Amino acid sequence: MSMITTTTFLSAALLLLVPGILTQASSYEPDSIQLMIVNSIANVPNVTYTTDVVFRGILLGAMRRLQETNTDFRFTYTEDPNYGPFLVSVNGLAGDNTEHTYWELLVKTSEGAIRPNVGIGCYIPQRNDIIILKFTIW
Ligand code: B12
Repeated sequence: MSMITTTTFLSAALLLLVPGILTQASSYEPDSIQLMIVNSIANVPNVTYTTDVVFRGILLGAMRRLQETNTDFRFTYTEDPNYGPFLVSVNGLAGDNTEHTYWELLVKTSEGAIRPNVGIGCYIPQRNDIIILKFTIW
């Protein structure tokens, strides 16, 4: 191959690669999700917050970011030796073993509502997910 043909070939290859590189870069943009706080035991209005989750980031990260930027939103969790973070309280209201209350994790995805089989430390939200933290009884 002559020098000019090689250069032309390399330029064409680069042009083909650039859109791919740019698409890849866009996945570093955080995705927006909503967090809805529901109390199924007391007659309290739902509260909805909007927060961001990084590409393939966990729900706990998005909740921490929300807590840092929004003084209205607070949560606490304990660390289970086997399953990781267990959500204990949201906005000052804590689950109680003797009363059999806890914060359930539910998600409205684009494909319907689910009850994830993992907790806040493992669930990876998808763009436009509505995460529901529901105070309820077990
Ligand atoms: C009973 C139970 C519960 C009860 C616990 C109440 C209680 N005080 O007993 C309640 C209803 C609160 C519960 C809730 C949830 N649970 Co649960 N739960 C179980 C179950 C059926 C038995 C646990 C048990 O008693 N073990 C025996 C005792 C002696 O051992 P232990 O270590 O002390 O048990 C404690 C932990 O298991 C802890 N725990 C229970 N569930 C969960 C979930 C998470 C994420 C964490 C960190 C801890 C935790 O609570 C137990 C009592 O303190 C297991 C399944 C199983 N067969 O093991 C699922 C299980 C542990 N739960 C699971 C899940 C996903 C949840 C939820 C996230 C469900 C949801 N979408 O809301 C929520 C937690 C939400 C939150 N607030 O963070 C998963 C965890 C899998 C994972 N890798 O994360 C399991 C394995 C079931 C499954 N789907 O496969 N759960």
